[in-house]
Amino acid sequence: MTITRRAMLGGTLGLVAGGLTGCATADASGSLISVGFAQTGAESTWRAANTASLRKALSRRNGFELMFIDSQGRQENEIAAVRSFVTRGVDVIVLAPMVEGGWRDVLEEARQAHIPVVLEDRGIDASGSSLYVSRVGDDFRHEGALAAEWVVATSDPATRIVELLGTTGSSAALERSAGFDEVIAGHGFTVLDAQDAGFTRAGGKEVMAAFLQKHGDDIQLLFAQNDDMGLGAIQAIRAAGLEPGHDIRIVTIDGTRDALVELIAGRLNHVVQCNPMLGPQVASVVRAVHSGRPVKREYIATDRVFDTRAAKEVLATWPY
Ligand code: GZL
Repeated sequence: MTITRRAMLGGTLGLVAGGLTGCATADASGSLISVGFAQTGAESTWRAANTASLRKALSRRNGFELMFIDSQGRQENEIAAVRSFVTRGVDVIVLAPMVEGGWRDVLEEARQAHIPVVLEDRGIDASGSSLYVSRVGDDFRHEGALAAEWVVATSDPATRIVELLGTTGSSAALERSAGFDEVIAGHGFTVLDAQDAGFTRAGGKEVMAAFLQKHGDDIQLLFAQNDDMGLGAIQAIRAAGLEPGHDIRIVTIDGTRDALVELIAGRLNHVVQCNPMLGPQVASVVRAVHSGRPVKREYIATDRVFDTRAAKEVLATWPY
């Protein structure tokens, strides 16, 4: 397994928005910066940590008036939320786009209203790229590649794999698949099945149970595109009388505390981080955009990988 430069940088998101760091009070005019934040929902542990990070950074104490809408996992709700922020005339819109497509019309309305849009976490399709100022998030393709590098480095090429995929059409799922597939290609691995399990524990349990019903002992390794689906799959594997981490080895992505506990217990085998603590960087970008200062097109968090030893080292103080 290749320990990349990113992994050695550790798991802290560096504030890179041109030295825009630390807390501030209101803007130069003395008023709060009004921000409308449309979040995907509360589908996973990662999402809860991401929401908490943004709500803390975009606080009144830090000079923001935050309007937060949880879209309950439905894009139509998220589009309605953005539209409501335009109607209310907020200063800046922050959007965590559930899926890549379907944003052109509502983001065009924001542009017509001269309200800048900052993406956090996932991205939108290239056709929408003129409709937002910047994206703060993680490198999902790299995360998928890191998961596959572990598979290649530790598994017989004849290994048979199943995959629990994230939300269909989301940039996180699409890019993790692309990164994973690119690295495992040509080694002889067999992907028996792959299915959307919605980034949730319940979805992971349900789909893994169906995989076990269909493929039984043929399954040797699970790639779950987030921890929560992997944790749900562990329940299904145990219910089938098999040992997760041994009969079926498991690699997941997010790096939540619950996953690190399972890694230490040997029920997961490898965890790739996807940093949810994007709040400080988002706040810096929002402040810069509101002040008319230039911002980068993308701010990518540093991610790392965990084996059992690394998990034991960080668990006591791990932030999410
Ligand atoms: C990744 C994020 C994904 C997480 C899941 O940045 O979009 O969505 O991996 C979350 O846990 O639900």
